[in-house]
Amino acid sequence: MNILNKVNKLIFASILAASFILAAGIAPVVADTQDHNVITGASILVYVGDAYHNEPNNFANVYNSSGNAVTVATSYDFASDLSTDNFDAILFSNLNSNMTVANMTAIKTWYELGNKLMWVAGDSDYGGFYIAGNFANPMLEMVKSQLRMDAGALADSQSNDAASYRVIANETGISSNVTDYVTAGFKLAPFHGPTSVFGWDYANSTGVDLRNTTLPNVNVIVNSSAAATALDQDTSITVADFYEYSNVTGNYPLMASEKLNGSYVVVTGEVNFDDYKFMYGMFTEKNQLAHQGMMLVDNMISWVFYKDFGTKTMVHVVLATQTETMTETETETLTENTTISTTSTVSTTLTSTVSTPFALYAPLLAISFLGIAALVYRKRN
Ligand SMILES: [Ca+2]
Ligand SMILES: [Ca+2]
Repeated sequence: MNILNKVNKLIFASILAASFILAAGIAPVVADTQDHNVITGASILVYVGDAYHNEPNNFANVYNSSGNAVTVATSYDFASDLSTDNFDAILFSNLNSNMTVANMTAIKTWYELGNKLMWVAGDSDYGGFYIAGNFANPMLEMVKSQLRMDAGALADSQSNDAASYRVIANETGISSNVTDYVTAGFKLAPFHGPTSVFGWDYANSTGVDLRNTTLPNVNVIVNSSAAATALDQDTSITVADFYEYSNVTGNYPLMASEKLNGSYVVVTGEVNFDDYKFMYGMFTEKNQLAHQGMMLVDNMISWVFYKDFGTKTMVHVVLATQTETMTETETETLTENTTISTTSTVSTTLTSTVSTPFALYAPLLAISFLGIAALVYRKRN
């Protein structure tokens, strides 16, 4: 075989390899299809304020395209504008700042109009970046909710997405009409570095273990696995560090609802309506596990406005399976580069043919790794 034939054969091989790389890049991941029931005709405010999770883009897209009006706001004057903006639902991300009494009073007035949904989402106490006592628990107390955000964190050595703090909920709460409706078809959902939800007994000024105790009109929707543990990472030891010091293990509530004064409160230990770590998505970040994170959120909202209040209609949304790109492309490109580099005679020509994709990806990968490293260093949750 002369050198020209060898070059031609290897160039042909490299074209085949390049084609395979492209095919791998757009190959859909085979997974469960997930149809969702999404309400229509609602006006929804997602208030992200100073929250770390401030990209509810997928949620906004799903609800806007289903005939709802979603407003995502980093600032909003509740005291001045809430009484006339007529929102059906307000979803609070993991806000970490105190809110003025005037704003909280306006929210309470709005909530008590009835047929409203107030969703308060939290986060773990990791690094002190989220403090349940700043906004979440004062707001819940303002409307006299029996739900409270735990001031600690959960980890799970068994049910997780490649690390214990990447908790995957896989159990449902005590059976009830609302829990059974919301969790129909539920298997698992990621709550990335979450905290838990506990109950509050106003008469005795004490926390209530919602894993096995019922409170009027309170329902736990999903729990962590039996292997989860509760951690007080900032050792704050406040009244809201409930499960960390209750000497019980596993099955901690991650999502609970309460019907109160003709409206609903929902409390979640993470912002599962946000894009962050694909919590409002269909596949986990690390192990690409198919999950029902979107379904939990959509079913909860459907329960409130369609099944219970009967104030909104519902549309059936068929979700296409997602596609995976970076992981497979990266792997195949690196493999081909390694192979080609061992063919010394023609390496210059061939490397230029097949390494172009990697040349493009390399800076992106480097930036991604640096970004991830920075994030991990700065804030794991
Ligand atoms: Ca704590
Ligand atoms: Ca978190």
